[in-house]
Amino acid sequence: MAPQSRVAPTMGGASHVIARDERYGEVTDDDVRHFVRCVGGDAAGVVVSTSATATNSKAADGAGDALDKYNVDWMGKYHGRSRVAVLPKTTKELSAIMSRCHARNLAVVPQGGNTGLVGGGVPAYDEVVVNLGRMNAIVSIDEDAGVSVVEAGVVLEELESAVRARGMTVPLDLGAKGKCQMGGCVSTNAGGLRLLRYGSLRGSVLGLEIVLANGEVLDLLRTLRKDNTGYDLKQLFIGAEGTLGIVTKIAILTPRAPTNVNVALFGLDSFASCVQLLKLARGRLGEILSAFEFFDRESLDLVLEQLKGTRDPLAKPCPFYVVVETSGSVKSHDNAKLQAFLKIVKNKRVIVDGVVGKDEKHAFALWTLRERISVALKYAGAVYKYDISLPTARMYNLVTTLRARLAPQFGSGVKVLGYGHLGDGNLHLNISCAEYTDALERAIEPFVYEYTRDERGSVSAEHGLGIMKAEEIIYSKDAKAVELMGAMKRALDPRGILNPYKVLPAATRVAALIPMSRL
Ligand code: FAD
Ligand code: 2HG
Ligand code: ZN
Repeated sequence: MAPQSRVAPTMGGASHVIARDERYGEVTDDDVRHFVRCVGGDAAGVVVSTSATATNSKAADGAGDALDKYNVDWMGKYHGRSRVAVLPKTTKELSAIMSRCHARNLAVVPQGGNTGLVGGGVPAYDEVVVNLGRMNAIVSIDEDAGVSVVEAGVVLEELESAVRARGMTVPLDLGAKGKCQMGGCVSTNAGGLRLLRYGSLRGSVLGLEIVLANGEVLDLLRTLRKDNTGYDLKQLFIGAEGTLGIVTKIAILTPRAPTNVNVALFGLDSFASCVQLLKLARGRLGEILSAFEFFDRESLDLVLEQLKGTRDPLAKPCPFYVVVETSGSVKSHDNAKLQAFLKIVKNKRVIVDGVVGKDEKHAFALWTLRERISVALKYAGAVYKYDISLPTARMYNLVTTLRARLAPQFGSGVKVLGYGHLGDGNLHLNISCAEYTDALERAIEPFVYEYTRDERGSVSAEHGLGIMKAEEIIYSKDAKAVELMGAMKRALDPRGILNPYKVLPAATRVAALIPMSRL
């Protein structure tokens, strides 16, 4: 069966289908010419669909379309059908583009590296794609203050290399670092592998420059650590997934990089032991503990099966694995602490086996087994992804419960994997299968969301809501909170042109949309 979409005819899932909102305008040739003028006549700044009809990125003749890379997400699950992508080089150009879209009621999807996992960065229908990839300058790096200012299109890994050369680091690291952009990271409030050490990105971002829905520029770009003058407006845009404004510049803390990093991988025989190990790591490693990640054997099996060059890290298979990283600056001190920790966890029999990265290459290989699980899942076929916050000790119960629920009907062809940021209480629940089917989706949803609600967890720990979970916000936020979010959306984007169909339930976000006939 062909992948169906749960929210739009061209997307994955089937539980509820929404239609294009006809109050939005359609891009005309005149709009395209205007966009070309906005980017100073630079042809590379406006990409137009090359298929005749551009009804879907999977053109009927199977030929590739110039817009495919903007219309289709990283997983290949969400397919939009925009006919134009605009790539401004400056805030001024973007401001002019947004003024036009606002005046013409054209819906817009802001896009960074297009690595998002909830269909937020690709169009649902024919929205204008505004890709920030050409706004990629590193504006400044201040070693004294430990603050860098970048344009939104700077790729995370490029910023990391630039600040590393000066002994600093970015307080964020994730598997998509080679492609995701700082603007996309800020807009999803990405979590990742260093959250345990540096906390949420919300605390590291000091300032933002934003282009609003009507093209006005909102300058919140400060580099101050302390600023209590009124409401902290930048927080509204962090994690807003492009629904309130387009992030164009970011001031972010870039702390001194640790000079001594150790990585250890442990095999454990139960999830309870993983939790016990976390408690011991917090107590014994203290301030040098910088990451604590877990994955189950099913996840490792998939990595070993799908990714060339990977090896089973321990002599015998274990049901669970944990990667522990320490980061500090005094080798003898850090190593002594790690050795003491290893002794205790062995003596207490918390772990079955373990290995410490003997050099950078080995440490990298150990990290790969955790960091590249999503890539292995992508290679394996279709995947239903859930990114959930749950009480740490009970987190894995959802995986075993779902396995028991799915096995009788779907057998071994459907694999349920559990891994994630155990130190942050964040489970990545993934269901890997050959193809998307309504029956499987109905067996997973709303069960997973109800389970999470009953645990007072969150249905989006770090990936955001996007189009996948816009209606599902209600499982984690009460009605009053959603109503207030709708009021904010309407205040900042009264015509509802920014990233429609995403983040908020339809009833909340479109109330103020103005029909084309009244413009
Ligand atoms: P996109 O995918 O292009 O966009 C994401 C959202 O942000 C969309 O809603 C889009 O409209 C909006 N947006 C993008 N740029 C802007 C802008 N300049 N202004 C306003 N809105 C904008 N996420 C985690 O949190 N933790 C992880 O550990 C993690 N690991 C990942 C590993 C892999 C292999 C992959 C593929 C993804 C991973 N992700 C993770 C998800 C994703 O990479 C992050 O959410 C990332 O921050 C998205 O950045 P992007 O530039 O690709 O944004
Ligand atoms: C990770 O932590 C990412 O690896 C991706 O957040 C998780 O693919 C996923 O489900
Ligand atoms: Zn994650």
